[in-house]
Amino acid sequence: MVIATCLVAAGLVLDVSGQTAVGVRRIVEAGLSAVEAGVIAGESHTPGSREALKRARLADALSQDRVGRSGIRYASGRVIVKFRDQIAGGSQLEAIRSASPSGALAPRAPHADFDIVTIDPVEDPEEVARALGQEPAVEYAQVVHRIHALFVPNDPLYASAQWNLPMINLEKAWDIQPQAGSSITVAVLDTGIAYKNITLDVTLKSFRDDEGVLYPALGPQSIPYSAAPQLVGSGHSSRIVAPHDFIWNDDSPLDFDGHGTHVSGTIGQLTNDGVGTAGVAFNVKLMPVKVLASMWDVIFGAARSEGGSDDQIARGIRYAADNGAKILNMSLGGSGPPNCATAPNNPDCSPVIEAALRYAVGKGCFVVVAGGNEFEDTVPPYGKNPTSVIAEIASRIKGVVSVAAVDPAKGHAYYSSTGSYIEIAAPGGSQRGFSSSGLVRQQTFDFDRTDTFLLPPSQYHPPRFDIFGYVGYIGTSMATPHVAGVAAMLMQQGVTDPAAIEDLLERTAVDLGAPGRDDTFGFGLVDARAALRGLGLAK
Ligand SMILES: [Ca+2]
Ligand SMILES: [Ca+2]
Repeated sequence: MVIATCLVAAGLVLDVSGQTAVGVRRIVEAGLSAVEAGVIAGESHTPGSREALKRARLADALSQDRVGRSGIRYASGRVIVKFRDQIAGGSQLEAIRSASPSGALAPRAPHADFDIVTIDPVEDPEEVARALGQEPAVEYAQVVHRIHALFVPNDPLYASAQWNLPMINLEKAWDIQPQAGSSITVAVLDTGIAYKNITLDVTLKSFRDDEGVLYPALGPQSIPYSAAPQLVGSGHSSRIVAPHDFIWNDDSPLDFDGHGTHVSGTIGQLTNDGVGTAGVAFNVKLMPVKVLASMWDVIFGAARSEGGSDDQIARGIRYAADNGAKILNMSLGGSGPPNCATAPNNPDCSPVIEAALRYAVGKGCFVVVAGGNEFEDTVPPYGKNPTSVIAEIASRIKGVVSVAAVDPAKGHAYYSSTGSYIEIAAPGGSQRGFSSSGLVRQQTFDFDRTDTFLLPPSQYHPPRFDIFGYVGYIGTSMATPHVAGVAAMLMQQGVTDPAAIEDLLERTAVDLGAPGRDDTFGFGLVDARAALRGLGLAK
């Protein structure tokens, strides 16, 4: 593939797992403050639009993943394995040898309790994982799935009406707790956050799009990059704690997409400052944990595909739990079988993420997971409205909650996956029947300035990440951070047990749809005021 083979330049390094070729970048810790564009006039980005389809095809064209028998994407050249405790190194190697002639044990990565077995890229990882999983020395083995942010990009708009925050009864909750989570750290496992002013020196190599059209090499570039002013504005840099990047393997989890910055805005956008949009728990500390690669991370040479992989996400969860995060927001997911609880060896299940989630809850973390955007999608062989694998895991753990999306009329958002694993609902937005007023708006990059790979090659130019506006997205990605923010306020109020937070949120949710818990809304719409009042706090 173009992206990997163009990385022979000096400075190419391999990450600790020996698998991912990491591109070269230099971060100059000096840069200008952002330009706030306010109203962004832009082309439509609606689902199914020419731009959205182009983006999806380009992501596929640049991807070096394999497509498994079920149609699910996963990484070539490696599988994840968890050996049983007290299995000696020699027995581990014997098990690997019997599963794969080329298999080799990679050095253990930081923040992992599992290992990576590298295999020849021509070998079938599904076969190797299945064979390894049958070895007595092995607790589980799995392929490395591709996991995506769960948003549907949409028309950008200025923030005139954030229907989503009053809907969950936030104003009363802020009366109860004006400090809004100031002692709580929320880890955002996502595409990174626009959290500092820097200059980014990278080399832009050529690539080919889905139609084979060549995009020219732009050579070495200095790209401006700024903190989102409504997230980290002047005087607020101390709210960012323990940032880490599992795509570039360094401590600068810069968002090159906009998704992580948007999600973080819903959790904790600076509020009551007379500017822009508000966030739920606007005083929380934020821990950016980058586990999802954007298109630019692929073009810059740090990732083989857009999105994240099970091992990176599992390590990100453990990292957040080990570094003081109390709430983990995971606006991401992937599709798979409905029965991972009873058949965890299905190659499309993810025992490595389940183990990491159980570890995080054991360390006192409350975790919020997107319920999935696949209600109208068909993923063979799992059919229409396939199960969201990580959300299904959430439903089996007290202290991890899966979140469906509602539209501005508290109806089922058309994309929001349904199933027995849905636990609670929150505003995810919809443009169907609501036009652009139904979107969830937060400050993030002006995508006309960042997504230049969507232009024809003759107009392709370096991106700039220093111009921000109030942009509308929809998805269960957007619903999830509402619940993370309310959970942060509960934890600030003294409810420290993750299982107790889940109970409280579900018990005080406003029932929607069929009476009682149902597969569309779970226990209902999260209600910030009722959850805080559930503690006996009147207001
Ligand atoms: Ca749960
Ligand atoms: Ca109901």
